[in-house]
Amino acid sequence: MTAPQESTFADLGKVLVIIPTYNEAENVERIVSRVRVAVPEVHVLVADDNSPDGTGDLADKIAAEDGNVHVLHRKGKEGLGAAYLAGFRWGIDHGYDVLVEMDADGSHQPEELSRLLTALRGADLVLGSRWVPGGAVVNWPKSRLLLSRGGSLYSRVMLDVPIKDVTGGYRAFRKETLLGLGMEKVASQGYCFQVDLAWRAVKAGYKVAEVPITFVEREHGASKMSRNIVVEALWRVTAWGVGARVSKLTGRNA
Ligand SMILES: Nc1nc2c(ncn2[C@@H]2O[C@H](COP(=O)(O)OP(=O)(O)OP(=O)(O)O)[C@@H](O)[C@H]2O)c(=O)[nH]1
Ligand SMILES: [Mg+2]
Repeated sequence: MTAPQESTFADLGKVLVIIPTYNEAENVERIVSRVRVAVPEVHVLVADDNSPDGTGDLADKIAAEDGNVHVLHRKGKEGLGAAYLAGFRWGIDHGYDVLVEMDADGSHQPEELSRLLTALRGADLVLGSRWVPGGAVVNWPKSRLLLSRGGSLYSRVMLDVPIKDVTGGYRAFRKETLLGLGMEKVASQGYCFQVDLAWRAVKAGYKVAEVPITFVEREHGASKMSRNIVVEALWRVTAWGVGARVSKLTGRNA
């Protein structure tokens, strides 16, 4: 038996890493164990949408052996945003102070989590960012790079948010930030969900910090990215941006 490691982030309170999963049987064990090794004091919540490939059962097995791992079983595929909102709610109800978003496929490296948590000491929300100096993307085709950079730039200009990587999904929130930005009212999904949360945090006056991350394209399992997710993001961001400009002109708050 190794001696229990001292808590490094005790000053931040209890930290929960939420990992949404849909058909991630090839990835779930590896990602959870990487998180537990990288920052042993954190807890993990796997939010599974009843994956047909048995990801939820695998997560249950991990949880049975590790008291820091929990599983939220949801009835069916309802999208990334809905899974995160349910995970945030579960975490807040169970007394966690910091809620972290992390993909299951290894794109968000657990070994960089301590960097996000360290930055949260001086911020209300920390975004892992591919598009600040020091940030990087490994193994992405040109088309994905263009889509991601273009999407971030478009959102940044349309919504007037001073954030370089608005669509990224490796993030650490203080509980108060999630409650204060009105997470109950968030209806968007996919990339748009991430843009929505970041925009709300900025509008609510929270301090948002970006730290560089190296994003690694998934090696195992299938992507859930779809044309619908991109189209949804495009029309919602455009509608929000136009709405905000109209409100400014007419003197009403958006
Ligand atoms: N619970 C739940 N998780 C989901 C759902 N859709 C996607 N996810 C998870 O959300 C994370 C991000 O999805 P990805 O498929 O990796 O999306 P992406 O990173 O844009 O696409 P790739 O670059 O191809 O990996 C992964 O952990 C997925 O398993 C869903 O409907 N429900
Ligand atoms: Mg992915």
